[in-house]
Amino acid sequence: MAQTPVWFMRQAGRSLPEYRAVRAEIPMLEACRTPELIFEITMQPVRRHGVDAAILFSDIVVPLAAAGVDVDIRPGVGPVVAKPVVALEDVAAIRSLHADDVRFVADAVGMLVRDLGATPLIGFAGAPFTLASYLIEGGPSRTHARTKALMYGAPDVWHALCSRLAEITLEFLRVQAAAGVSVVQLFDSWAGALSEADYRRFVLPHSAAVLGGMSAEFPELPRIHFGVGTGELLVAMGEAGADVVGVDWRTPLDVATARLGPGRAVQGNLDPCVLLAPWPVVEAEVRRVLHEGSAAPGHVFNLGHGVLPETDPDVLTRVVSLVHDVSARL
Ligand code: 1CP
Repeated sequence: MAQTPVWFMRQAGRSLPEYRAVRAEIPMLEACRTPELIFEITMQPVRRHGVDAAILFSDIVVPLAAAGVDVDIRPGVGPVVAKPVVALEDVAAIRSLHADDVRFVADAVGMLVRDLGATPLIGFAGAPFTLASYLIEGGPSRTHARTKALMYGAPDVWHALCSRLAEITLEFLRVQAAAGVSVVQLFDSWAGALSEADYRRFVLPHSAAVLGGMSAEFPELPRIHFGVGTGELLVAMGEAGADVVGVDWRTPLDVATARLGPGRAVQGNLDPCVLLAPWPVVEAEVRRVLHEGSAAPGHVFNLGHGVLPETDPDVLTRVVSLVHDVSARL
């Protein structure tokens, strides 16, 4: 059988000493706006680990900043928004994104695609719910309480905000696709905070606008739809328009496949914390994920969420070889 492809969410980032060296003096959003740095940081894990795909170095808040939202990425915290969204006038203040606002991304994608050759480049964006959470909370949140309070208490503001975010996200992905990425991933990292009924009512139509828009304009580009804690949402996230559905460590890939049916591939499931354990534990877990993933109509090997900064990069390199060796013999 052909080898199972493998890449890691957050493969570019703080687990790599070469990343920490490049970023030492440069704020995150400045790095995300500089094509030469985007190129270099995107390539670092490809050179080091031999992964089967590169993922564009950027962040989900880059298109928001480019559309004029006052947002910063603080070290050790994440995105922080100066004026959180509470009312319709705050939504109206978020303007549309134009391709010119993110020309640095198009330039970097062009450079990357030329250098990567046959290795695919994955483009990405944040989904409306996860972006809305940062805009409403003003920063990272464990409970998403303000987000849900607005969603339940002011559905008109909620839907206006998510419609605007869906437009911005679609434009950001369109720019990446036009510049040459060969896959896109929509990150709805925090959608697992919702019940399936609320996801279908408040979120799915907006994510479907993004994924449906991409499928209409770029029918050849596979779409990956990812979230954490989304075992109960897998079917709905597939229906939003995904070819590949991301699965975290809570749901085995064969169980996910039984839920999703024959039309969708799966990606993920290895717990990022397993990579901190001794190698025999890592090896057994990689073999388990490959075995369970073989039940799916397509399997992309990945973690259930991003690489933790304390991960030993040599372990990631060993995982890539193991996935290739074991899957070639499946
Ligand atoms: O100081 C630093 O080095 C900044 C750390 C960092 C990095 C390396 C942040 C801040 N973003 C990124 C890059 C990034 N962000 C990538 C790079 C490509 C790769 O995977 O190699 C990607 C895909 C993202 C997307 C992103 N940003 C998501 C979705 C993916 C996920 O991890 O769930 C989310 C939720 C964010 C917000 C964000 N940006 C940064 C942090 C620390 C966070 C999370 C904050 C929180 O916990 O809410």
